[in-house]
Amino acid sequence: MAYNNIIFEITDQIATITINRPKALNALNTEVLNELLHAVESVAADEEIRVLILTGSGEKAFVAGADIAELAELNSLGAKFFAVTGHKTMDAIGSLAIPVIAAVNGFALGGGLELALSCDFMYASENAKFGLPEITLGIIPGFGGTQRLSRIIGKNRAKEMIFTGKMISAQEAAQMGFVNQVVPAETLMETVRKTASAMASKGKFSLNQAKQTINQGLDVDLQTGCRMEIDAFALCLSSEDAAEGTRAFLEKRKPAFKGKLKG
Ligand code: CO8
Repeated sequence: MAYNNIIFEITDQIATITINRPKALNALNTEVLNELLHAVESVAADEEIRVLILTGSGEKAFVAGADIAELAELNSLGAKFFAVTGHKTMDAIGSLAIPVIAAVNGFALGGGLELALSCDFMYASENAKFGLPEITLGIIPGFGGTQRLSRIIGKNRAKEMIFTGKMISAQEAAQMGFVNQVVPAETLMETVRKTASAMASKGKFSLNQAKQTINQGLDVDLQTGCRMEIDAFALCLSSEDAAEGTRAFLEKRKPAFKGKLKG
């Protein structure tokens, strides 16, 4: 598929998808969402890729939301279809087997924040701004914001952000716990890539099991989550990567993890 609205690159087993509609501050219309879903599915199908980075082009915006011009034309069924398309894309990102980092380089508003929330974690530039301003348009978040944000920062803080539609700074977002690190804009990608490389050097299977156990464990009670951890731990320990990791430690060398997810 030829992409008109995203840039898809792979370097050193790290894929980067850049939303590239700077004239509309990278707003998500149906075409962008479909291209994004296609690229994410390509990442899922490629065993060589170990980490995905999502970012926005230009210096101003990560993604300034769903495309308001497209939203304004939708009837009720069209709105449902658009919301389903967005959820499908966010779910595909959230359920990727590998770690996904959002490099938030500017405005992450509405659907843009929802996109970043579907990633495993976010790093942000100092100039980044976050918000779910849908209420100011007479609507509500429709790409998972009511659910994902409240699960991360708690329902009362999420309600305040959603009910007021206010924008907050990257520092405030970090204090609330949904941004992991805030760095100067010019060092954002370098910092994100450093973390991505650190993860890419780890075992793909153990990373995947850690991600799945954390994500699925949050949806169940503690005892069930701990039983899931026991099973995942046992699976990891019997993997090719665990044999390499433990052997490398005993031989006082760096491990070379080559294990695959699909055997
Ligand atoms: N959609 C479409 N175009 C946009 C969007 C957007 N979300 N955001 C910015 N643009 C366009 C502007 O219209 C403008 O275009 P033009 O130059 O042709 O007039 C261009 O980008 C630059 O924007 P501004 O001139 O407004 O730039 P400023 O620096 O003055 O302001 C802001 C930057 C504060 C980010 C401002 O652009 C803004 O408030 N944008 C809208 C933010 C917003 O409300 N986002 C939420 C959208 S709703 C949503 O995301 C719902 C998700 C769930 C959907 C569920 C489906 C049913």
